[in-house]
Amino acid sequence: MNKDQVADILTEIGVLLELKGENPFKTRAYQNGARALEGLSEPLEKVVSEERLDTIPGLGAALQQKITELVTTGRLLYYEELKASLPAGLLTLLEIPGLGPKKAKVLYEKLGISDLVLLKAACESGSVAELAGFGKKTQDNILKGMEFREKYASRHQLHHALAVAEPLLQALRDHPDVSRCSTAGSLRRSKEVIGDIDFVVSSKNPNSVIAYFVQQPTVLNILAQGDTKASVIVSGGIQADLRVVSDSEFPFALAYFTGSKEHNIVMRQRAIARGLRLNEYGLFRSSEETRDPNLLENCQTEDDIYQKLGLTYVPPELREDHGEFAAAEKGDLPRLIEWTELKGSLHNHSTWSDGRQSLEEIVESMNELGMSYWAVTDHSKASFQAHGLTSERVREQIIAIREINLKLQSEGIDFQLLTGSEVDILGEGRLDFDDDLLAELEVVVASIHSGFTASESEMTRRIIAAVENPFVHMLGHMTGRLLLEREPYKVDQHAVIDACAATGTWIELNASPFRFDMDWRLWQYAKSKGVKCVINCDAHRVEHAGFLRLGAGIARKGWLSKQDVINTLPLHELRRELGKKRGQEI
Ligand code: DGT
Ligand code: CA
Ligand code: CA
Ligand code: ZN
Repeated sequence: MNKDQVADILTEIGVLLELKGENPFKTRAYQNGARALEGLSEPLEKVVSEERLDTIPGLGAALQQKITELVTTGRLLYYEELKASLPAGLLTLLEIPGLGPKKAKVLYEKLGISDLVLLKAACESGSVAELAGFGKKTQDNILKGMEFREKYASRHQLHHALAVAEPLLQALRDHPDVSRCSTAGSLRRSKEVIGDIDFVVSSKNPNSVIAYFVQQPTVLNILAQGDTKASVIVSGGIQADLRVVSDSEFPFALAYFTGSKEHNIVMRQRAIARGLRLNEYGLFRSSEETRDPNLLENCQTEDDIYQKLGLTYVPPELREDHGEFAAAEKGDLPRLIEWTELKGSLHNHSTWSDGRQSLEEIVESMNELGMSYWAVTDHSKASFQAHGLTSERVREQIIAIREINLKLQSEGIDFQLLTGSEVDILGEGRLDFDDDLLAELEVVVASIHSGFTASESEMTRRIIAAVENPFVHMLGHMTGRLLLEREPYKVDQHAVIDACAATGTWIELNASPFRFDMDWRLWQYAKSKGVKCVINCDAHRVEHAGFLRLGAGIARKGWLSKQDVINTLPLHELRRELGKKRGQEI
């Protein structure tokens, strides 16, 4: 366990003790202890193994013993017992703005309120207002805080965040007092879900930029407005933070607020190792924290900062402390894929199953968008709720697609539909269609759509059996997760990747912002095994073609280059690759 994890547990112990009404000195000792650890400049494990905890100011003997137990065993009996002695829901009360441990304790003791459902009911019945020290105003504030949390304090899908962030960024760019501007934070890093949107702007006139920002039409509510920053709630209930800095500070502020926090920590350590200090204001020739402009290293861009720290430029998507430092030191970062390199999508639906548009409408839209090909992989019969096709219907569709393609060719249009199926993986890894039919299809995606509660080993066996089928080109949405909605089913993804490597099967990166599945954290492993990626829209409407851009952002996060992604290939090369697993030479 590292120091941040240990500090979090100490903080939580402090809160739990406060909830139990323990002596305030004891409570504060844990909070101070957490702060002391956060300020530690060397690895906590090292301090513990060398028995030097007693040299850290603010750590009494009891705390030293508990920290040692946490670091060496990864557990702390005292903490577990303390947690077990209180209802599990009680801590969630503290997530309501304006509700601290003292009030939560009263609510629990006087009204037996141990979770948010009970709290809401008690506020609505008026019994919270009657408690000593509460009153109607506090009760109303708690209700408002709960409403806020339900509506706003959640996380957001990437496309929702982009939909509001892009017009705001454009508006900032258009302002005459803005010199440079960018998104920052998780949005710039292309994370799969977004907490809040961040902007960094440089300007000589921050107040005018901030006043203009908070007046944008999508701004619903101003949370804070100062001389250098503002926080607002925009449509969709998403928070957006703006920081305005001077132009010389811009690269440092941009790097800092792009994060990730983990990446920033290593950057700061690299600066210290070179006798420098890095913070949001600059890179300084100093051995202690400073903002002294006389000590500032000259950096015009983020690129300059990386160079001064002995690194090549790290694209924002890779700033997760996921191996980028070792690679950037050696100049070994990959050239990341661009979404414009994608030539089509190999997993899509039409009106034949649960898609919105007909084959003809799909052809028109995708050709218009400049795509070269588009596979039609409607559902198979087991997915009856999605109007899965029988084998007879699949054969009818093959004929329909061939006719459309012939017509396109005769008109000299450089676009083709590919025949295909998203075939269900059934129990024991059997496929919903027999091999004869699969062999007639150009593109076969195999996916799980049922039996999500199976054990990890059963699910893994099922999927591996499916990818071993020579007619299956790729595995669709590896874990079945729906971001912010449904947990992934259990599956040993490394074992599946190994099986794909052994059989020459590709893995989909489902570019729907509800899925982004397989997760970006696993692509480096897949790439190391030589497994190719297919960035698929899983389009159910023609507008979903736009997911390709989002999917490419996630692929970049997974360190993927053009040559790792099958659907960057032109059609004739794609056809050759599609034939390989089936032992066909074209
Ligand atoms: P989000 O908003 O939860 O999706 O994730 P981020 O990464 O956008 O986080 P956010 O908005 O809280 O902060 C933006 C960046 O600012 C973050 O990626 C790194 C930097 N940052 C914020 N707080 C800290 C901090 O306490 N320490 C360090 N090193 N960096 C921080
Ligand atoms: Ca953020
Ligand atoms: Ca933020
Ligand atoms: Zn599917």
